[in-house]
Amino acid sequence: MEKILVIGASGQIGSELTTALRKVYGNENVFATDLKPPHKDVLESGPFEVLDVLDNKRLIHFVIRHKITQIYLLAAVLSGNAEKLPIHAWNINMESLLNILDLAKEVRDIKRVFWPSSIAVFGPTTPRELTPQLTVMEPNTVYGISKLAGERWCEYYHIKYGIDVRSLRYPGLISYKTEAGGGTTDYAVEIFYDAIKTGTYECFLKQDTYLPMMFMSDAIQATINLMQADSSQINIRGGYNVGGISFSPREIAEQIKKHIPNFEITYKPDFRQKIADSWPKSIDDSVSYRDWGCKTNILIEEMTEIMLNGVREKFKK
Ligand code: VAH
Repeated sequence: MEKILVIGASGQIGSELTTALRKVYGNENVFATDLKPPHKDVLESGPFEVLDVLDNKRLIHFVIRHKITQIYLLAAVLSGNAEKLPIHAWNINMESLLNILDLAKEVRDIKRVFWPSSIAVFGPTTPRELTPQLTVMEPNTVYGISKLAGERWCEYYHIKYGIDVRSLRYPGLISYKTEAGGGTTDYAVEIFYDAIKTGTYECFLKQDTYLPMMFMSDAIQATINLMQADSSQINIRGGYNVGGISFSPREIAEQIKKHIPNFEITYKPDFRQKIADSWPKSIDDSVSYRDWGCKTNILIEEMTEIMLNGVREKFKK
């Protein structure tokens, strides 16, 4: 019987990954933890506890008490916020990962570990169109540096200690259940909230800033496919490229206008423009498709409809 620990279960990915994992493994077998209160769907569907991933003692007691067999570590400081507090972000992003990798080394009941990397591992010298799995990676953001280092640590613990740790280079993730959390791609979440709340949005990126994105349900399915694949299928122990869809603020605004004709967008680029300009415009995820069957189902039109309906429902508009 799998016993799964989700760390960071109150965040954008964690909120939806927890409920998806509970559908697969059973509500009582997926333990949601975070420092922040959970989304109601997480709270109402199974166990939740406050847990600090940096509190080693509590972590090991939790893992042994619940006979945890898989850990999904989702706690991280995202790109925009990381630039404001570089050393704090580095410490959180790296110490949390190393705690979990060490735990998996010591507690052999832990069979698999998931850790989210990001397209932020790529930098301004990386080819930006259809960025390949293996290429030049010189990230110049705190978040990207921590994700690149994290990928190397994951591979190190796999080779040296046989830890079955797996990772995806998530693009920008789009969902409506939780509000945006300080990322550079989060304009693509904020825009839907503001379109419903005020009918206008001031975008912090230029109108033609293309970034790789993915609707949350595709990201969750890719994560579950990766983690359920046989170990022999996993040839990449850093992070697998996952591509999704690429669009610009102007394009997403045009999609929204098909539903809200009077919607207006203005552009006021801030420090996150430089981050976005250092990232790929689109991703080649053919290696993921070859190894474990990564697929993108939700395209920009359907995503727009789901997001507008989801935010409306949330604000009952
Ligand atoms: C961020 N949403 O913007 C995250 C993501 C690819 C970017 O990792 O920081």
